[in-house]
Amino acid sequence: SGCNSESRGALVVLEGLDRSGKTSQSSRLLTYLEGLGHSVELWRFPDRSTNVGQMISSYLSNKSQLDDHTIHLLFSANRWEKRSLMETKLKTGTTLIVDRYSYSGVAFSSAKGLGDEWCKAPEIGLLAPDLVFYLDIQPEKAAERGGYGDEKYERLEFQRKVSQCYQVLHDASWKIVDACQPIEDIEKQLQELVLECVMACQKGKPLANLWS
Ligand code: 2DT
Repeated sequence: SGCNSESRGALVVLEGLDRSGKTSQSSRLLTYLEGLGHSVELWRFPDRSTNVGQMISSYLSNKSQLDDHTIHLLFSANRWEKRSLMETKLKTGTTLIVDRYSYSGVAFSSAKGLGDEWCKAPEIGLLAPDLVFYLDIQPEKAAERGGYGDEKYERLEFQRKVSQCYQVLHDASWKIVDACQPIEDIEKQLQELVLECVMACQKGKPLANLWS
């Protein structure tokens, strides 16, 4: 235990509606941990760089149509194809900050009407995050921030449903953060909590699988 070469990195996930600030807070966390000398990488899902990721990207930009179940399984496959690299990184001491993960997978698909349990099933066995920051914002407030693009899910009515679906996913690893605070206040809160988590992982907190 302690700061030795065997200590593992932490799996830290940011979740929330579109325009909740996930992406800017993710990169601030990266800069913060790098500044402290930690080995850390910023990842995001969907990872559009893979073949599966390109199918997802084409779906999101309305260039292709897919059945709801099919796209759900592609999002899941996109996480599975990164699972072993994720595990290697964590076990060799790199902390991963991940912008969206399985909770987006379940929340967005169940918002379309697919069953929760069905949505969770293909996620079973993926690595469980050590910490999930949920950047909490009302859908109306997020919409006021503007900047919704042309992608599939970027409509207020749908974001309302997603928001409701996120609510039933909260578990012990979640920290709910008020996303309407000033950016720097949010940043400070995340910094404190992430540091605790990184320390716990260094001290030997075991890696777990979803959903446990
Ligand atoms: P970005 O705008 O953050 O790239 O997200 N989504 C994401 C799903 O429906 N299922 C998933 O498993 C994931 C990770 C959320 C692109 C959109 O894809 C949605 C928004």
